[in-house]
This record gives sequence, C-alpha cells and structure tokens, in this order.
Amino acid sequence: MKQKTLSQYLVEQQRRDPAITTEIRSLIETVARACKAIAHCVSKGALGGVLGSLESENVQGEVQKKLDVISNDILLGANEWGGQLAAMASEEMDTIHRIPHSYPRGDYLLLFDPLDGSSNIDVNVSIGTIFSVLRAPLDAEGRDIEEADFLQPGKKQVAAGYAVYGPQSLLVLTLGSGVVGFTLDREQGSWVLTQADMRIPEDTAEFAINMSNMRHWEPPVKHYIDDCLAGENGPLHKNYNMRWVASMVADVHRIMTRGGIFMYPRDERPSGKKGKLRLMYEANPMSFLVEQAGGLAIDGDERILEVQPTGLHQRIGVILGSKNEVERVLRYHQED
Ligand code: P6P
Repeated sequence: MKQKTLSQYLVEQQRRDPAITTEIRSLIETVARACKAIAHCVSKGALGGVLGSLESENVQGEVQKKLDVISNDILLGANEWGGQLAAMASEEMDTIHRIPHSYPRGDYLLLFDPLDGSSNIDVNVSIGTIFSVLRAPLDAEGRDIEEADFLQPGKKQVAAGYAVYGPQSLLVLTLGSGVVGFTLDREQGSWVLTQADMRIPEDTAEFAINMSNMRHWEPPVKHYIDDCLAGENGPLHKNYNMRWVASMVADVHRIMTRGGIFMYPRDERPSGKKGKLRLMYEANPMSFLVEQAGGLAIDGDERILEVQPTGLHQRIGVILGSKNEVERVLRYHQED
C-alpha cells in the first residue's frame, strides 16, 4: 500500500479544514524536519560527541546536557526564517526568542521542550521533543511580542505534538481534530503515517508515577495509589501494573497507545508545591494530545487546558490518561 507522508497528510487536512492555514502546515513540516535532525543526533550517541553534560544550567536550575542545547539550537535555526512565527519559547531559554527583524514575522508562537527526559540521554532510554503552537494575539500586530503574549490557556493551542526518539523515531500530532502518529522511515528520510486515529482506552489497570516521592504526595494521591496497590481484593477490585520511564514522552506515548494514567502530582515540599512538570511546553501540549485522543488531563482540581498561565516556566501537577481513571482520581481529590 502506498505510504502517506506527513506532507501529504497535511495537504489533505488543509483541503478538509480551512482553519489549517498554509502557515500552520509549513510550520508543522518545519518542526517535523527539525525533529528528524534531532533524531539523527540522538542516534549517534557517543559517536557524535553529544552525550554528557555542560557546565551550564537552564532557567529551571537543571544542569544542561549537550543534547539539550543542540536540540534547542536545531529548533531555533529551523524555525526562525520561514515567516510562520512571531516568536518562540523553550525550556532551555530564560526569555522568549523573538524572530529577528531580518526575517518575515508570522502569526504563530512556537513553544517547545527540545529534549525531554534528559536524565535518560546517557543511559540510552527513550527521550523526545514536545511542542505547542499558539496564535499570537491579534493586538500584537505592529509591536514586539512580549512574554505575556504566550500566557494563553492550553485550550487555545492550534496544534501540539511530540517526537519519541526510541527503538523507532515517532511523531505524534494533533491539529485539533484527533491524533495521528508517524514513523520515521530512515531510508526515505520521511515521516510516514502509521497511526491514523489514536484513541486512549477509557479504562486502565496501569499507573505511572515516581514512587520515591510517596512521602511528599498530597493525601488524595496517597489514597489512590494505596487503593491501586491493594489489588483485586481492594476497593478498586483490580490488580494494577506500574510503569515509570522518567521520560514524559515515553510514558505518555505508552498511554496514547494502550491506555494508562500518568501522574506527576504537586507535592507538599515547598519546591514541589506546583509539581515538577512545566505547564506551557510539557503539560499543555500533552494534555491537548491526550484529550484529542479521548483521554483527560487535570492538575488535581481542574482540567489543565483551562488553567490561566501566570509565567512562561511555571510548573503544574499533572494527572492524565484514560478518561475514567483520571475521573476517579479527580473524585479522590474532591472527597479526601
Ligand atoms: P523524575 C524529565 O526530566 C522530566 O521532565 C519528564 O520527562 C519526566 O516525566 C520527569 O521529569 C521524571 O522526573 O523525578 O522521575 O526523574
């Protein structure tokens, strides 16, 4: 059967939905091309001199890995000249990156975690890129883009996606009408459509959480996990399995593929009050994808996509995945 490439898929989507502008189509193609370049760098590992850490720290106070900076530079370089964007924001950059005046300025804002799961780079465990597309505010015409222009709730996203650099390199994408998956054909150098309509099963018996943080969790999370561990004789009447890759893209992709619930909840430590994951370029894009695939994403109290951001790098508790299981955890938060 003739393979459908990302470009062909996007042209067909544009024909079906005029909201998918040529700017959006070419922006997604550019990001996908950048992810191909990152996948190539990642796959070289020690042979490419890309492993290990730098002396520098990012805005999160985390030691930067060489590949963090390489991936960030690839995304900046690929996306700044095309005319689709007004500005970019990244986990790896303290402030926003405005499009230089030497290039045409477009209507969209691109946010990304260029290489998520950095702690796994040096041990050859799947890592990935997460990206989110917003429309620049109409009142931004004729003035410089400011950080505040990025602070839009996740429900305003125009598109979102992630690439997973693992046994296969995959690209998972939503333009607001469902979720599709592509596999990188390394011989052709193209992203080929391999999952035409990704749907998350509404029920699950598999949870993903870093159990070493248990003593810091809020009571509803402790209560829920205790009930999962109680198994078929416990209040949830089923035996649960556990997974934790410590790469959000890998854990979320598993859930997009076979269901499950992913939890990086806020915790009671002052540092962990709002959680570890970042709202704008991790939680929001992943929540958009999960809900487009029939799942649900909350911070413990409300849908993540409804949260009004207050800072570009703000953190948030994340509980997402199979709809009925996330609704169960929401009830624990409401009743405890
Ligand atoms: P921990 C990776 O650094 C990351 O931001 C997410 O990809 C992942 O889900 C989480 O942190 C893992 O955190 O505390 O288990 O190492």
